Amino acid sequence: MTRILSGIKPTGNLTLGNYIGALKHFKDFQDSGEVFIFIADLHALTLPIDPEFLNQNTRDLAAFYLASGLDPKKATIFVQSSVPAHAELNAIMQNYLYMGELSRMTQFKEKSAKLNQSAIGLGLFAYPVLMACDIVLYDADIVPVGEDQVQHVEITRDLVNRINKRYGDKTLVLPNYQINKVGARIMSLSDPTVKMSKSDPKGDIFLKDPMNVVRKKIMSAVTDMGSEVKFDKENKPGISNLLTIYAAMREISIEEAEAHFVGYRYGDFKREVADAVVAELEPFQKKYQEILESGSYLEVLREGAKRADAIAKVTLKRVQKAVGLLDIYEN
Ligand code: ATP
Ligand code: LTN
Repeated sequence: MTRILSGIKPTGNLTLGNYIGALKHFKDFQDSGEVFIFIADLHALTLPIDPEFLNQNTRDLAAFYLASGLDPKKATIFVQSSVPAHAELNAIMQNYLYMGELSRMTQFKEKSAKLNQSAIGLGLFAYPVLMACDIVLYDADIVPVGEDQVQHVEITRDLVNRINKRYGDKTLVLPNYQINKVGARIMSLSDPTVKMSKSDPKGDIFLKDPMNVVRKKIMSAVTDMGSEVKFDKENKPGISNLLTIYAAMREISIEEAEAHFVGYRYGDFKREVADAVVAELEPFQKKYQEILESGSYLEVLREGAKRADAIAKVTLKRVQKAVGLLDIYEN
């Protein structure tokens, strides 16, 4: 059966970008494949973060996963740090990705540029090593992510090829990324040339925003010159972003969304985009709140950790053996 794996960092309030680019689609895989969805809390430590904030974000993310329709009977939902094999495999794999290739990662360049240059953590630099471990531990075939994470899956593929060439082609499974046709990169509503991002919020819609705030943010989103509602990323980045959001909410193509808005003025167009977002987010938010208040997510995470641990251990053992580490409990 196909294995699907993805994760989100609990670094802040989830945005509509996270929802459209990743979260919303995780459940689509749970009837046809074996799904592993985790909370990348160790990755959240790669930039300074307040402990209480991280703790609360982790709970929130668990509740958001469940509210998105992931069924814990079908999908394994867990916290990265609750499965020790991630850190253990990381200690091995850090020797097989090279400093040159890590320093070329766009995410590293962007995030490190914002830091005090004498305080860039090793974990931020080595981020892709741990991410590769997350993926290979579960023999994942498919990794659904937003566009910004493609480079990290590609470096994982380089690592897998390197390891398999050296230790035998059955050591690790080669993963593929999957990005959505619509909404792989949702842009900021106040500056449609930059990505909507939870750790650097600017023109973001948050999944926890009250609905009147969501409406207000969409109504005051930056638009472009002209008056036609047309998808043209270069000349109409604001309108194109809103069209993308609409198409993602209605689960239609960009062309269909464009056809729907022929002859619309910007104001009426925005109102319908806001309606579509509210129609989806409102029930989603209610579910999230119920789950969070009930505390039921904790049991899900405990069960998930058990299942994930059992699988991850097997891969870890296979790699330890392949590279020559002695298992003192075997003959
Ligand atoms: P941070 O700001 O902390 O880097 P982020 O908002 O970029 O966080 P991640 O935790 O890195 O979010 O990403 C979670 C998932 O959401 C990933 O699959 C990522 O590709 C996707 N994603 C993030 N931002 C967007 C966006 N603006 N549009 C579409 N997908 C996105
Ligand atoms: N880097 C990802 C989070 C992440 C991830 C993963 C995604 C960590 N490990 C493994 C997919 C597979 C991000 O920033 N969204």
